[in-house]
Amino acid sequence: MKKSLKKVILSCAAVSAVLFVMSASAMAADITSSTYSSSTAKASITVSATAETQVTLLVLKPGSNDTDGISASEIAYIDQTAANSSGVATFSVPLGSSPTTGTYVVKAGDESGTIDTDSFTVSSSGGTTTYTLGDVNADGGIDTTDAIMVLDYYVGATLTDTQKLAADVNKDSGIDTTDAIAILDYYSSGKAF
Ligand SMILES: [Ca+2]
Ligand SMILES: [Ca+2]
Repeated sequence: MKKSLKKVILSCAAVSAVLFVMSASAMAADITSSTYSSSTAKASITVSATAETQVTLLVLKPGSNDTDGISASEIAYIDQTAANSSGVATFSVPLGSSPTTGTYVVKAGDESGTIDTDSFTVSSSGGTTTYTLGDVNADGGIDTTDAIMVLDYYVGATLTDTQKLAADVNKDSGIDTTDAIAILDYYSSGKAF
């Protein structure tokens, strides 16, 4: 009887030890991805944090100096959301159709109290980009070359932001085989996008 009681105490201690390790390893907020897309005029920011805790995001305007504290006029965007059960919090940050160009500093913190810093760059204000839907390589024609560029992108090649705008012919914010097929349909039968 005494022995089994000791066992119970031990297992409680084991559980506490595991819980302690878990809380000690509870992740500080870590910005895993921070990118700006001119086609959506939004920055996508992914933060890895403790599951189901609140994550606060702060985006500072280009040229802000955060070493002397952050003033309200330096804040481009502020938001808070809960990390999901996998510890991932995603933010979609709208910057308007003609955002200020430059480097935006991103800060994210969770309930652990630590803050991670990252950044993204807006190199051109999206509103001024000119392109022709389907003419991915901007050579004035819409043909198989453009469809192949879309397919190449789909399997991992890169496109510039302007090329991406031209490539998403069905305007569903994704660039995939559907767009390539639409370009081929246009090329072979003149079928409009
Ligand atoms: Ca072309
Ligand atoms: Ca598309």
